[in-house]
This record gives sequence, C-alpha cells and structure tokens, in this order.
Amino acid sequence: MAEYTTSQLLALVNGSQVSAGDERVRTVTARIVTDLFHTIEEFKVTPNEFWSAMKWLNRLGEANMVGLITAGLGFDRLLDILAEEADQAEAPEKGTPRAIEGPLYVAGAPLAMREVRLDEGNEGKGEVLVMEGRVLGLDGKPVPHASVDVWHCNELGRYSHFDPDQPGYNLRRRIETDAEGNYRFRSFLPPGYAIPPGSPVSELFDLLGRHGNRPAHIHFLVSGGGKRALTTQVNIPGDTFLDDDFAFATRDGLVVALTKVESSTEFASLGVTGPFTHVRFDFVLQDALREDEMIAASRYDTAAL
Ligand code: MBD
Ligand code: FE
Repeated sequence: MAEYTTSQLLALVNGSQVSAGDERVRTVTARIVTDLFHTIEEFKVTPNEFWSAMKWLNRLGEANMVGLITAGLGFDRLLDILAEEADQAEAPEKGTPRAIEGPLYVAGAPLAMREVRLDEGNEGKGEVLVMEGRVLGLDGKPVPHASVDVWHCNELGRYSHFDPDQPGYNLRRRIETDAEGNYRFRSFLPPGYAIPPGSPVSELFDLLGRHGNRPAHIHFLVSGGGKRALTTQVNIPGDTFLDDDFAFATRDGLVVALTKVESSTEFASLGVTGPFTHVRFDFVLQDALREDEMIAASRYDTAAL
C-alpha cells in the first residue's frame, strides 16, 4: 500500500524491474511515458478525453490503419530524412531519391519479364499510360534482371488487397528487367488518394483541421545487381496536392514528365493502339553499404516480430 504523487508514480512506472529486460526498450518507453504524463498534467486532460483517445487507438488498430496515421503525422517521412542524414557521410552520392513505402504495399505480385500490362482487368479506367525506362547503377551502367515492383490505386483511389471490391493483386505487378535493365508497363494515370471517410484516421484529421489527400502517384520497389533496394514513388504533374501531400511524401526529382502521343506502333505488345501518355523514367540505384540493404522487402517484413 502506498500513496504516490504523480512524479513518484512516474518513477515507479519507469523504475520497476524484476529482470534486465531490454535497455533500449526501457529507455525509449520511459521517455514516451514521461512525456505523456507531462502532457496529461500540463493540459489537464480529462478522463473522458483520455479514454476517448484510448478507444480511438483500439479502433485504429482494428481498422488496420496504424500505417496511415504514421504517414499523416509525418513519421514515415521523418524516418526517411533521418536515414538520409545518417547516410550522408558514408554514401554522399545519390541515386533516385527514396520516397515512403506507405501502408499499402503487398509482396508477391505476379512477375513478368521486361514488360507487363499493369492495368489488366482495368481497361478504360483512365488515360492510357505507358511508362518505361531502365534500372541503372550510379555509374550509369544498366542493372540486368533487376526487379521492379510497381503498384498504384484504382480509378476510385483505392488499393487492391485493402479494398474488398478489387481482385487480388489488381494494379500490382513485378517486372524483371531485361539484360539492358529495361522495364516497361502499360496502365492508366491513377487519381490521387484520400483517407477513407468515416475512419478513425479521418476523425482525427477533421479535429486537426487537416485534409487527407495525396497527389496522384505510382509506387515502386526496385532492386537487383547487389545495389541498395529503392522504395520510391513518382508523381504525376499538375496535381493540386503535389506540394500539399497529407503524407509529406513528394520530392523533387520524382515528378515525371508526361508526353502525349497520338499514335505509335511501338507498344503494340501492350495493346496500345490509340492516343496515350508516355513517361520515361530511369531508376538509379545506389551501391549497397551492407548486405541487408540489397533485399527488397516491405517495412513490415523487415520489422522484428
Ligand atoms: C497512400 O496511397 C500512400 O501512398 C501513403 C504513403 C499513405 C496513404 C496512402
Ligand atoms: Fe499510395
């Protein structure tokens, strides 16, 4: 039995120990708990407010939306900025900029050699896009048989796997480049993304007075040749949210140039007959500093547990 002041309670929470535990986990947890104690005290957070927040956290997890709020509160971009700062000394030479993975990647998409119709089953859903280019090293040499994993949202801004109305791996493919590092695919110009209305994430965004829009983008996970695997996104120019992305994920150098083509026989193998939009984009991979950097894996696959 004991009576505690708030600071005595905090010391007990952070100091109780029956075994060594993990030093790093202890230290970081102690800091977070301390900051929260202080926030609750300083702002006189009421029990109702506190339990509303806890209820919200549970709903967030139930909705599998933790990865959406981390993006919206800037954590995903923060980790990228910190990774690049840490990189600065060891690998000052830069390839294609990285961009956040986001919460909507799914591993194991169907594999195609050199080219693919990413829009299979989505014909007529938007402006026809042909995107092509090469995977290169920093030395400008192609990376033969590189892997280009590509995914984007459907015409309603939703991603397969997370949207029950789409077939598995809709708008998700993996392309193996040819011996010269070439890839190409046909799809359609996707719209932007908006956080689902009526979700725990949109509730918080409403209370913060923020919008939940992302500009139109296409995701990539590129790897091969013993280079550092690259997670990135390209943006489609002209979008109103290009410099106002709720996930703070857009970057210079990742806005592609669109070329309108009236007719061409060059992409007959992709079923392109009428007018289409052409995009050329080369992915430049940096040298890997460590072996684990070569592995193309989603952030959740890489995470422990
Ligand atoms: C997306 O489509 C996305 O790319 C990110 C980073 C966050 C939410 C939705
Ligand atoms: Fe996305």
